[in-house]
Amino acid sequence: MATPYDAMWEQLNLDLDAHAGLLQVLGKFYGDIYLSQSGRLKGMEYVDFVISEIHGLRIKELQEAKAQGKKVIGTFCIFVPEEIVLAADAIQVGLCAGAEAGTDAAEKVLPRNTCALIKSFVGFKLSKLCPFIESCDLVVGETTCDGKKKAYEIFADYAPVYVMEIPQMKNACDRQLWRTEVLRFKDQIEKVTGNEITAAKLRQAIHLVNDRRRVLQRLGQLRASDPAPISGRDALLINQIGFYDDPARFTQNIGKLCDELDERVKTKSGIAPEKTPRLMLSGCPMAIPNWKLPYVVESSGAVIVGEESCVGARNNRDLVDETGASLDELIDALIDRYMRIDCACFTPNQERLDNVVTMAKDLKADGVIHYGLSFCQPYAIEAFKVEGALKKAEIPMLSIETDYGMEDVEQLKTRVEAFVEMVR
Ligand code: BJ8
Repeated sequence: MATPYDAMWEQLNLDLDAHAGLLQVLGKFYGDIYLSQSGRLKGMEYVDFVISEIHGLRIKELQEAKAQGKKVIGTFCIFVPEEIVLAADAIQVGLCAGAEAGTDAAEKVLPRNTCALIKSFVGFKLSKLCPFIESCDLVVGETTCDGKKKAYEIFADYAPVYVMEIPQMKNACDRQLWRTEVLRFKDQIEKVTGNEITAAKLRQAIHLVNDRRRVLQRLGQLRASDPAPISGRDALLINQIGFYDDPARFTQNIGKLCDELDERVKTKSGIAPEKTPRLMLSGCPMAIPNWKLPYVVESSGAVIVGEESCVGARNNRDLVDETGASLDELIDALIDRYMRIDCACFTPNQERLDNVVTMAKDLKADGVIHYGLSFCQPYAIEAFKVEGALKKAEIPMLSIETDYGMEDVEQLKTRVEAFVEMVR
């Protein structure tokens, strides 16, 4: 069926038939997993609208901004400092794809035993399925895990790629390396945009991104109440679209949604009865439209109360100090904040173990599901340590490894149901 965006998608060189097929599948998936929920918040209408227009209106906005000279920067990791991009009057969009479409194309250039997230972003590019990637003036990769690091070398044959080096430890010399990298990134962004980053511009950008983090922190805290006022699926979706939508618009709308949640908390009304088993997810990021595990968990008699993940608390936990007077001071504040990220690519990574336990306690979680994407070594190996830390706190954990395929849904359901019964 023709849409008002066909000409735009054609101009972006998308494979129109494959793209139409993808949108159709996603629409059905979204209806089954999201629109079928009862007791949803009125504020989710904004989220549903963003999703319905994610390849339409949002891309049109990006194209209009580009026509006025703005640049679009795509990223795959929460290590890339968005504040630098915004301070140069550019737009940043998250590209981490969470869909299986494109896997066949990806497997022509990547080993099959590569994590689904990597195969997804490479596959989306090779199959011409993603209007975000096609809108980017620069795609920023990073040296986190080996899979991503090496995949960017292949990706660079198809798109303009810039790679940031991310330290793997947190000693003084690592901070120095990160400082050099942030400054190198600033130079690159200034070159691509033609705009100079000043202290005033950077302060403004820090404030904008901090505001988005603050509203997501507020959402996270509201989920500590029992009965849970919002489903884990909806909360994950909010975190996911935070990577795509305009930051100010997102913050304003999610602020209103949190007001609604405040009311629910006051009146003790929730999306599931009080004492429903409360589970927290921890581990690999769930990029849009990866909703498989949350759906399985919430159709197994439990409610998800938090995500210890980059599409969740890891992205929002820490703010950047806004008080720096000079550009140098503000950049130092950025460096400090980003060095606190507790990705499993770091060694050792005691901070993450502490954060998982604190978060599970704060959210009154009855158990934690550790989520690893198949072939993701950093998170799979760290799961052992996470389990040990949770055990000491007497919080049970279930470790799950899966990908984006639907073949294992029944098997996952059996394991999750048994875990829910155990924590009940
Ligand atoms: S800061 S978690 S966004 S690197 S799942 S591609 S690690 S093999 S995504 Fe991540 Fe940045 Fe860390 Fe967060 Fe590799 Fe694992 Fe795949 Fe992963």
